[in-house]
Amino acid sequence: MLKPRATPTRDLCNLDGLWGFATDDQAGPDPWRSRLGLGLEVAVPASYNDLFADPAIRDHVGWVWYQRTVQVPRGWDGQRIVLRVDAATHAGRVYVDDRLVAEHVGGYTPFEADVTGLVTPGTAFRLTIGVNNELTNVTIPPGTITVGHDGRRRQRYHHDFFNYAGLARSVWLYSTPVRHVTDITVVTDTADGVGFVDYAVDHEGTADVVVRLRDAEGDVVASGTGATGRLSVPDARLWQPGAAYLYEFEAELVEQGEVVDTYPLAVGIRTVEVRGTQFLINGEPFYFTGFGKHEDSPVRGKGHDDAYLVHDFQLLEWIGANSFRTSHYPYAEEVLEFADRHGIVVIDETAAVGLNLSVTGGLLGAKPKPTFSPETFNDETQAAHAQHIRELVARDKNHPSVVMWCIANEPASHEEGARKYFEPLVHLTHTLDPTRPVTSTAFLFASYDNDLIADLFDVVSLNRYYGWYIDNGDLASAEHKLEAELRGWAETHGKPIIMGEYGADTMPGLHSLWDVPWTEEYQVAYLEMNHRVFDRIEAFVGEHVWNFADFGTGPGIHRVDGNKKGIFTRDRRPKAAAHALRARWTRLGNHK
Ligand code: GCB
Repeated sequence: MLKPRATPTRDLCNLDGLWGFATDDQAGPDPWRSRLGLGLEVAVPASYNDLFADPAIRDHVGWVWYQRTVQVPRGWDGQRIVLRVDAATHAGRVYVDDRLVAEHVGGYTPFEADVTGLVTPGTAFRLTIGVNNELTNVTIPPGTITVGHDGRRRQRYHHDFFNYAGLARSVWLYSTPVRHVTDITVVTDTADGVGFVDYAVDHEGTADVVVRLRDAEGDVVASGTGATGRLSVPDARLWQPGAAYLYEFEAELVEQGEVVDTYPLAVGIRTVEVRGTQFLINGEPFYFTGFGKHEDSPVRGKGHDDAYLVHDFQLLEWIGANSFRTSHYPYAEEVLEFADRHGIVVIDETAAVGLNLSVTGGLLGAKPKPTFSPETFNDETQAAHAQHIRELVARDKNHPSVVMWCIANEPASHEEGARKYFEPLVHLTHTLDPTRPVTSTAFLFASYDNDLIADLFDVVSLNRYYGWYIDNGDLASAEHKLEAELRGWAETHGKPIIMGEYGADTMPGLHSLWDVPWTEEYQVAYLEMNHRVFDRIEAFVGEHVWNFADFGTGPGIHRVDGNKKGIFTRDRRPKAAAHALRARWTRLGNHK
């Protein structure tokens, strides 16, 4: 699915700003049929939860309604007109005046409605978007809704980050010609200094396809005709981690000598390969340094914000990180475009976090239910997961920054049913994109001797908290156990291993001479211990600290005003560990 862009043949209206807002109980039946009367206004893009001083909105479970008036530009006669929602978390319904025009399930991938004929250029229409935040056993991510003694519905989920919801990304109205480019796929390769761009341009109508590749100076370096083909670029400049170089691929539809549509796509020429225990980018062994992140900031929740985007990437550069994982859901496309332009490497993760019932129960002493069963995560969950993977790959397949898909975070990969659930999904991902490795992060209880799915993946990703959830405050024991486990993985699988998460909650300003958890010194010592071990394991290809910044969570006895494992605070101030990581990562660069 192509990102909407203004081009010589396409116009684009951004619909962000202040919209009318109501929860479903405030709005009454069929809220799309008339103006939302409450007078509440909401910001788009932003999660709605923290904007209001009202717990009933923050903790609302179900539908909320967004509404605004949209003026259709009068010059759009004869054009195709499309409404596009970059994300409605976790499900959306779009109404143009009284009419339902789109429905979508899945909170982090875009969807569109062709509204040509339903709206009239030069006039306005009422746009209402319903957004639902419910998570069940058949949604990705999953969750459970409980009903309290007072009849109040509560949303439970199996991940710690807060269930922020709403329109956290942009909404657009755009035009395309009737005969238009519908999709572009590029795959790049190199040999002897020549870069290759294999392309496929899908389109509506019978026009001829003309393509051009321009270098960063705007000079055409290759061109071709036909809906599919290969462009060759002699002396190609590669897209490299830390040294991005982008070409612009332009697809044009031409009919009787007239250009009917044109769409530009940034292309980075690079290769990715797993060979033995190495992860190669452009044939060179690459060592990942960086973080698991979140889209999270005060007030906005998961709302995309260009200021945080710029600042976060500045901090990545300052600290010497070369990569991050989009834990635990696909991020806004603007983030990937920024990574493309700035040479930051991305592991692109689905929203499949929490497919794991063996961690629940806990203090309540409840016997965990089996994770994979008809009553828990079942064929319908798997179908939703597959659809989510399709949408993710369709959206992100052309980004040079994306070097690997991570199709789940910490599933119960040691439980019966895990293989039956995951094998078709790994196969699907490889089929949709044969060019990128696929991984999934393994959780604590799934080790090299009982994990049932690690062999399906190209890279072993581990989330390990020795020294935090295990041997808290005893780094010597933690070091011993961590090393034993990593050696076990290396010997059993013979694949590259990356530490997908390791981290220690830390209150900024708390200090101690001793190994006292929650202090800034302990976070530094914890990371140093991990790094000593990583450096002793040959198959190690990377380290992603959990987390880039402190982030908002639901309530929990492990959480003090959120998850505090950030190397930066929620407002992005460095803890002591930031300086220690900076010293290590600037020394390491992209290689071990
Ligand atoms: C994990 C999860 C991550 C949590 C983290 C923690 O294993 O993948 O989402 O935030 O642990 O801090 O407990």
